[in-house]
Amino acid sequence: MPTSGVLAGTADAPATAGDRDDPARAPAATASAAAAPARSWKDRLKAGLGLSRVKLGTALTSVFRRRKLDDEALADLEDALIAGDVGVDAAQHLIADLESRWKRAGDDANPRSELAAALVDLVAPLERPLVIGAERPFVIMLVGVNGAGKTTSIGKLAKWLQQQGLTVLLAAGDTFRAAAREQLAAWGERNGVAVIQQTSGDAASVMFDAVNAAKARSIDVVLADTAGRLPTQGHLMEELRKVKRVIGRAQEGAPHEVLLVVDANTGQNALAQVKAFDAAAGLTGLIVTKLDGSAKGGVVAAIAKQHPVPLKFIGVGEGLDDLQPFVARDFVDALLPADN
Ligand SMILES: Nc1nc2c(ncn2[C@@H]2O[C@H](COP(=O)(O)OP(=O)(O)O)[C@@H](O)[C@H]2O)c(=O)[nH]1
Ligand SMILES: [Mg+2]
Repeated sequence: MPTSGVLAGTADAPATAGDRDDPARAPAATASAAAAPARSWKDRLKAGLGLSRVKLGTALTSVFRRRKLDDEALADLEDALIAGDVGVDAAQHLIADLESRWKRAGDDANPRSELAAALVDLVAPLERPLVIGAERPFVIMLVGVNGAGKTTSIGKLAKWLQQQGLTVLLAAGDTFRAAAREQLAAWGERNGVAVIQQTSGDAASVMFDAVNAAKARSIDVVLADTAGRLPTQGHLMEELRKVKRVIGRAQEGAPHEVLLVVDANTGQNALAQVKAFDAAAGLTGLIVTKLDGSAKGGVVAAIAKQHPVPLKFIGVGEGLDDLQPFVARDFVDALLPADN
């Protein structure tokens, strides 16, 4: 059992049906239950990226129809890409790449498939799936601004890891708000995993306890939640470094992953977050959430061009299964309007 001051874990107490049915505690479970006739991940990805596709679509579709890549078409394309939050750098890169592909392919080439190929090449380096190494516990720390989706992603990741036969423990490192602890505890209950939390104490000591509890219980993976913070809040960014150091003291080499959670809706600001959190905490990966309901899916291309960090997972909804590994080809297919 964890050291004193740590509230009881819930490893042996899976969520009751009542918890699952309570929308206040378990909104995502309710949402996924409502979507019951399970759609394939590709369908949900496509539905999730619908707004981004529509935004990119108008100009692209007219270019795709013309099947002719003249200067006007290229300028339209570049505008559409920038409007789709691909960013200026990545848009220029894509247009140049498209032009050379077009020359190679000859006049009867298909602009959609050439653009898709250019986009896949650009974002493919981000396709680096999360691999749980041999270290035990394997510690994954999630960081990001408030509301990005850290806690929700931890809930979804806990399920994903359990599906691979791994045992999971959650560390309630967002110690600033009681509600944050409760939210994580609810996810713990729903997934039937222990949550290490403290009613007082700082994030670093929660993490220290959590890693030791995981060792004592032979848990495979620790998912460490942290409080949201803005890159401009220097003292909070410093606290993140401290939390990371303390995890390393509890277990050499930990945390093994530091994942930044970014809300796709923040568009180009997501890029600023990637740069700042990488500088402060040394990111090993990203989770881009809320691609559903956002027209800014193109930001993935901006990240790939300007500050590439492996994109481990993307979120396209609030359901438990709406977080999936990033697959470049599937993503591009869902992002680009159909060629017709
Ligand atoms: N639509 C949608 N909502 C999401 C997604 N991920 C998280 N959310 C919602 O975003 C809100 C903030 O999430 P939360 O995990 O509390 O953010 P945190 O402050 O970073 O821990 C919650 O209402 C989540 O349900 C997603 O991929 N799609
Ligand atoms: Mg949170």
